[in-house]
Amino acid sequence: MAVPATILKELEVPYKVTKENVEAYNKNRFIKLKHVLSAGAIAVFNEIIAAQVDKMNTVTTALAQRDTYGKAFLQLFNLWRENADIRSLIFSRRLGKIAADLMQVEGVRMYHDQALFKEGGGGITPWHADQYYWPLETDKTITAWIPLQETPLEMGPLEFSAGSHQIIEGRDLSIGDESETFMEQRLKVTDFEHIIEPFDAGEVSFHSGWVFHRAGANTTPGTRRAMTIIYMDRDMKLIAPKNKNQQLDWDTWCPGAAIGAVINTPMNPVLYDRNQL
Ligand SMILES: O=C(O)CCC(=O)C(=O)O
Repeated sequence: MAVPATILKELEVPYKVTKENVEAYNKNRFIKLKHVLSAGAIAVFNEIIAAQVDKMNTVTTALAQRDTYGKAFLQLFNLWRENADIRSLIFSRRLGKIAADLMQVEGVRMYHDQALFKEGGGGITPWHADQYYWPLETDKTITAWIPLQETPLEMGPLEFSAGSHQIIEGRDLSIGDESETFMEQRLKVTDFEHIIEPFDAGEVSFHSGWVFHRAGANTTPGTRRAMTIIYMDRDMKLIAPKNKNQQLDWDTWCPGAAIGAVINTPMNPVLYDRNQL
């Protein structure tokens, strides 16, 4: 199935990010925006991305036999390099401009994309902050989490601890049982609100690298399909890795980038730039 021209056109139309949206994002370091994509666009990309995930997935182990991370989702990376239709979503001006507007930067580039499919009966996504994995100089990073269907609470939509980017403890934890237990306790003794809400079809959340987030289990028989795009500031520089996961990320998502230099490799194209039409 090719993406219809009407939908390609929609992806070029700017979304109005308001001053209030930017303020809310700055305060909470996440925001959920409705009507970012049309129901038609969601239906088309749901089908295309699900077919691509089927093609790329190599996991055959039964859910019950996997660890917590493995039960959370099937995780497939950089679909933009595999499929031109998916590339049109990932490179869309509409999404890229929202990321740049929220971060108040001139432009954004690709860190990597990933499909995160929480299978029917799949487990929780433990509390974590993404930037633990990233050898990046600043926190001008944003993930667009794009559910590919309406996502009720029973399917495990993304949850956020609003404003929790201020917490330093727990930033050194990878995703797993320890991060879930530790952060659950740590966040309980703060005033940061735990936001657990369903997503409409076409609603998209945007979260920054240090805000803590998780997702509940998928208690339905169907798969919770989500596509994500990790954007970074167009001028983001690489730093020396602080842990082995950051070294792995450097080797995998920006090979050839040099410490102290802007991450301008073929794997990290600019996705939106205010100075280019
Ligand atoms: O989809 C999920 O369950 C988790 C997503 C997530 O943690 C992320 O996109 O940063």
